[in-house]
Amino acid sequence: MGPRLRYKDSIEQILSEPFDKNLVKPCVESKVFGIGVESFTAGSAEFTLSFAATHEGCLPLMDNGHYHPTEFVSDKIPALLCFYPEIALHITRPVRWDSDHVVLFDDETKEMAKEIVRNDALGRVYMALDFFDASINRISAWTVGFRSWQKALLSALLSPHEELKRLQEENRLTELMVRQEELKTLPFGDVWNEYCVECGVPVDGAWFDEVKKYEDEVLSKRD
Ligand SMILES: [Mn+2]
Repeated sequence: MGPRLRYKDSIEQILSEPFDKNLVKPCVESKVFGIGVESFTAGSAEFTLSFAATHEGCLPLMDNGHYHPTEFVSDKIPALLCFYPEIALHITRPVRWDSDHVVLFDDETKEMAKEIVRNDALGRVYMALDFFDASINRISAWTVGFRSWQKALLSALLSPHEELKRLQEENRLTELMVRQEELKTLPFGDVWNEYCVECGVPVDGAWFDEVKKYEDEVLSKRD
């Protein structure tokens, strides 16, 4: 308890400094454990959630690489939205106990975006991306990560949430399952490519050559 009380006091001292509450959103981010400090982590989920709940203006921040592999942040998003006006996310890709891998357009990324969109919380969730992987080109990592989250949001925005909600509320669960499975094979890629065209950015399949060219002409000449 001692380290946790010192941690609490430290954050309280930081928050006692004056700052613009509209421009600065203090967050507390929990972690299940850290490499090298597996036996004890002061900022556990219980600690940070309780801190945010009892300190006005302090947001709970969930990093989806900071939970037990059987826990899902997509499931935690609507739980926190019941109590907090605003929450924050560090969107990343966990691999077992490790975090911060490049975000992909995978199931859990899609689920997280879905929970934000279907609960009408786009204006209540701060979405931050952070990831790194030293074994791959950094610009490609950034591009894939950012575009994956954009794809997840677009995919969520294209889902007929009202219709699915009605099926659930009318207990038509078989139909709900059938409908949800059919949604998975709709031509999402065409909508994504059109979105890229409208934004004036390369469609999938067209940007990687530019990155390779930049790597050859600029990055490879750096020490
Ligand atoms: Mn984090």
